[in-house]
Amino acid sequence: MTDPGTSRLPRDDAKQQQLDAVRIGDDGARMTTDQGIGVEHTDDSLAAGERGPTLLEDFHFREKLTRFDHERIPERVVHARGAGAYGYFEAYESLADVTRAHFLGEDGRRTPVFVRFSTVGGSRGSADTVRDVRGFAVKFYTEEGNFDLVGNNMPVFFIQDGIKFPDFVHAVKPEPHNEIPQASSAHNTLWDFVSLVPESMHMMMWLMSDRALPRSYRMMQGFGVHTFRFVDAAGQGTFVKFHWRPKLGTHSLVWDETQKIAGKDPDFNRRDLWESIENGTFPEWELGVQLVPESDEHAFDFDLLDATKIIPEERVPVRPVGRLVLNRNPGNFFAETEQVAFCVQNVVPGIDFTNDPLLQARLFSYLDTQLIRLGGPNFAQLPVNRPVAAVHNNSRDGYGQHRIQQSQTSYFPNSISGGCPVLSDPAHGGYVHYAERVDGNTIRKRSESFKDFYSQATLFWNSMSSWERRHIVDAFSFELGKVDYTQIKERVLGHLAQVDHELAAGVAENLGLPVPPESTPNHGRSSPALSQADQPSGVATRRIAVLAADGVDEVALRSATAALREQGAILEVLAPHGGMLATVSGDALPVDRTLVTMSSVLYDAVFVAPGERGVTALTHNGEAVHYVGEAYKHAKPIGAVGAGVSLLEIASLPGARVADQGDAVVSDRGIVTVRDLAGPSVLGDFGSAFATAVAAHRHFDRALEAVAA
Ligand code: HDE
Repeated sequence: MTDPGTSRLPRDDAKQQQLDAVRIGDDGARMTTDQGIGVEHTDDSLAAGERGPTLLEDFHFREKLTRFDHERIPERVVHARGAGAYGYFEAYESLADVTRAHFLGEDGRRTPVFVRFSTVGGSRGSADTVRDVRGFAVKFYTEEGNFDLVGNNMPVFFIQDGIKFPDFVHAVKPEPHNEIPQASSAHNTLWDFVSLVPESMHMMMWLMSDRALPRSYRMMQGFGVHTFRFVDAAGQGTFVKFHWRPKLGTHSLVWDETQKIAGKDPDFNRRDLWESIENGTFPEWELGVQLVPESDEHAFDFDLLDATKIIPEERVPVRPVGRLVLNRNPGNFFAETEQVAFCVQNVVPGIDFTNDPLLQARLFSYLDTQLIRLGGPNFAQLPVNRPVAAVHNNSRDGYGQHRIQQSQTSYFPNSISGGCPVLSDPAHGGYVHYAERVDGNTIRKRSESFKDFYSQATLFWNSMSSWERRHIVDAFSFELGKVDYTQIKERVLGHLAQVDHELAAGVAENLGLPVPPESTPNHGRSSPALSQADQPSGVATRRIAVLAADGVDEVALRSATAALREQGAILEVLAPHGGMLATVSGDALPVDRTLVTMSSVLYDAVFVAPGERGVTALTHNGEAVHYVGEAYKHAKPIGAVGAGVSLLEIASLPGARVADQGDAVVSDRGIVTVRDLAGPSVLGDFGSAFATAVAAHRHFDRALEAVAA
């Protein structure tokens, strides 16, 4: 591990150069007060006599306590828990045909970024792996000022109009009378709200799907959600939807696993992001855009301004326009990840808004929330928020002003300061709002074009593979199973029946409630791009637990796992004890972790190391036997060679075919085994078969129901 925050970026990154000016280390430094006065003693307060009262004049004591008393700022009202990192965005080509945004103007142009991922409902200290939407907020420090693309890992939202946001958030947050439950949507008030607000049904399908349980921030998509507008140099607009696609594919955990991880490692997603950057395996996404000419505004059977709708990718393909690479961890969580302030209204020339009523509300809310959260109007001067573009205007005062603006005038127009700062014309980065024609009566009414609440929920359901559907039924059943009011469950079942009858019937059966009558027939359309079933995947950065004990055959172990190592997997040897393992050849194999400290839920796959004596010890170790059963239950790849196969037999995995004899590699639904290691190439064959199983992520074609784990 390198020191946290050590620079990995080239020195020509304008944002990092700016930050370097305020980065401070304590190496070799002497302790001082905030006023720079040397502190010679910090363990005892100044007192009148050895057992006497503390003296008010002890300025160091008072300063230390005062600073401590004021350490906390309000956590974000939503998205309180998160993790952030720096990196860059690199454009693939000029998009000047649709937008005048400079950062998208040239092939290879790089823009520094800070990205923050988050869960939505939980408090700052809540677990990472709860069922929830994930925030995916990107601050581009462009030469024309900051552009904040404040998105989520799901492409739609719960509500259509921002005026409903406080209602929705109050419903999903812990209930107000007892502040229970933390970071969970499985409770009365959320489902009461959902049952009464059917526009939420499409998003609820996403929330009940595996998308709400990402394996890693590095393996989830991001979406701008709203329809935004690109504007070219001539002022011509084009509707645009933003998509982030992870290079490692979109992959999820399973529900039982997420609940266990929440206890075993509440920082699971944070740690994963941090470690992958420290290890130099930099997370990467591709930015894509769906473009719709203004003339096609009404060409769809939904409204482009309705944030509960997607534009199916089969209808409007996603055009790749650049890539995002995260390559540097923050050096100070509070200063950077906590104080970063994303504002949806931060756009650069060439990017503009639409009349989506959810977006319009956000244009107000983000600035407003930063004022209370960060204590005043100068939050944009905080190092992580500062643009790399020059800032000049006539705003001067307010809490926390860090700049010393020198001019005599702070108004416009002026003649005393030569009129400065003078206005920026478009040729000098001046932002000109899109000249949209607006005409209408003042009215409080949802547009009729927003009123189809179910078609796209059905589209989502139809696009799922059979195991994804199973998970959705299970999720609705779990969540509604936590609801105390039958009428709420029945109302939700009524909505589900409008989405798909089989879905409603499955959930009703699990809840022990009458199956609602079939109402709307399923329209039968699907969008294959919505499924996670056939995602690109790979072995790189996958974490493999290698179960071993004294008596391990480390030579065979190395050959069997060579392919995984070559493809960039992270293998960790787990054993009943720490330190070193005695191997069959008389050498010593270092143990990375003990079995009791690391559960199977913290790994992507399990490999049982060969060696008669070692495996015998593992078969008598409840932790090891449980490891294999639990990995099987969570559909994870499991590999074993030689004597290692017997641990799989002891764990009795229903329906799992394992090698019984000979040197043929058996690969059955992600369980890869070979018994006889005599043949020269058998371990190589095993290695590549196991790597293929690991690359597939999970194997849901197993009989999982009967497995206890
Ligand atoms: Fe947010 N949202 N939001 N939101 N949101 C906040 O801003 C809000 C919405 C999203 O890592 C808050 O700084 C309203 C959609 C992310 O710092 C607040 C509405 C999407 C983050 C706020 C929405 C998001 C926030 C809380 C409905 C996806 C975390 C703290 C009109 C496109 C950013 C803060 C970070 C944070 C308001 C809906 C994404 C209160 C009023 C839709 C990723 O301003």
